[in-house]
Amino acid sequence: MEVFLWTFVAFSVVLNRVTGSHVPENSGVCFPRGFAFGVATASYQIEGAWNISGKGESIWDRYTHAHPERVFDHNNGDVAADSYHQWREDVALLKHLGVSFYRFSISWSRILPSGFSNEVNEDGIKYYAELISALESNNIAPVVTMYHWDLPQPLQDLGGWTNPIMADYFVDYATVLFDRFSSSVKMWITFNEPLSFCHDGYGGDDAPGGRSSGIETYMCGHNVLRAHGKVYKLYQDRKKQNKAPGWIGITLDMPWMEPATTAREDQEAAEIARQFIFGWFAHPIFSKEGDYPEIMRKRIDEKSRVQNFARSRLPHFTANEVRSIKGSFDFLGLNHYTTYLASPAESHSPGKEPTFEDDMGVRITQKENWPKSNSTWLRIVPWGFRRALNWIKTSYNNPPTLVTENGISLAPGTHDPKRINYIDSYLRALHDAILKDKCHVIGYTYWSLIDNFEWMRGFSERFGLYQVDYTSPKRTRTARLSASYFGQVANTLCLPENYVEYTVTN
Ligand code: PNW
Repeated sequence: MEVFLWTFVAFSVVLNRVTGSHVPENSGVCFPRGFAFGVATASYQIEGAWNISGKGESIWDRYTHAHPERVFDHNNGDVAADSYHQWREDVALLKHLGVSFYRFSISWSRILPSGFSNEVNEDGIKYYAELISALESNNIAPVVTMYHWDLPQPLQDLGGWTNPIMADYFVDYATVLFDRFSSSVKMWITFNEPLSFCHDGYGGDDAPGGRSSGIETYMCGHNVLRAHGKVYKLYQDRKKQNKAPGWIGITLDMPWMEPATTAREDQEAAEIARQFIFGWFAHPIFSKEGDYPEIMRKRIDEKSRVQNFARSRLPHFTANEVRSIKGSFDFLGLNHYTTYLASPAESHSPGKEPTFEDDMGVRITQKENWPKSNSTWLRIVPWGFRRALNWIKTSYNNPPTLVTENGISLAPGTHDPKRINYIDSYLRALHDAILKDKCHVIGYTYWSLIDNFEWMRGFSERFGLYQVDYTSPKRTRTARLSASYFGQVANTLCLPENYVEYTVTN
């Protein structure tokens, strides 16, 4: 079990906890000592209290109020799982599970109601400070996402992430968070899935509802990368003054892209999709060279020229920016749920509207016989997880990786063997990736602790280990079967016998 011993020791120090001290040797599928299990949530999806105790309006408040018809069940996060009031119950669930960390996000508008740091909402500070201290007294490490999609509306009114000055306002927000919380929080994640909020927020269906794929999407990504680099530097400067002895990283989403067939053009298409979907953010931060992936630069530059733009729709970094973004990580946060098949898209006429999809030029599908979840995009393909981890290892020199999300949505109900099957099969794939392939993974996070507001799908898709009753005043939480399974894994670091094996072939 000597894989990456040093990182496990360092990670244990950061988490202030060594896991698995009682793991027996040779007892089947067990994770290395020091490997950590946790669960995740995000502010807008669970907190509710959207306008209570000084919180300002976020883009998700504005968007769901203005466009209930765009949300599948016409709901919103005004109350959600009411974790603003029920957080003590959430901490009790975490304790009951026996996880070593809890990944949650801070709502920017709850801390800085206008988005700017001139006015700090002390009630908001108090909410998170109490949560963090309750976690500490239960020996659960907080892993904090600074931005999980809920931008303060006043900043959106200035253009949101398409405005370059956002990088500076994000630094101001981060400064407040580090000042107030970095004595307790040792694991920080700047952004959750920039691909999702830049692509879906500025060129898809998510808040703020931008409909400018292929233009604003890239402006957003550009400014998010600049913001991330600046906040990484801020944290390093504080480390030097010994004010912040922790780790900071970014969470990126990587579904595995498998070539639809063994044909060369499908293999090429799969690699192009990996670069557009993951490399867009990973290459500037985690590669030796820095900057955007070459293939992305080439394709978008060419398309832009053919479409008669005077310059590429993909902005350029200055040499200084490339330098400051490159290497800006202590770890990679990885969200992984599913796998897709890639083949070349049929070519489009040159005059076509610019979009991210057209730039990428890849047709993305799934196999009908891959088992389904309750989300149209999510099928159960555990071997894709192992391949994704190996691709990351090879492409970016095996960075320390914390799996910050993995999970499945199922129909309501607490009897959820299919969720156990999903987690178990993905954990077996992860175990192979760590022990056989030597992928540098230090921990695993299940999404989610509790059912929550699943963005444009409202409450219709449930990912929780605990079911939430949205009709009860306290949003009562009830353990699912999978909670006892996951608790057992978190406590023993070993997978129980007799769960269905995953298959390694497609
Ligand atoms: C994540 N995909 O988003 C988000 O971080 C969570 O807030 C969300 O609740 C969770 O996944 C479940 O959807 C994703 O298409 C969005 O592969 C899309 C994908 C993956 C994750």
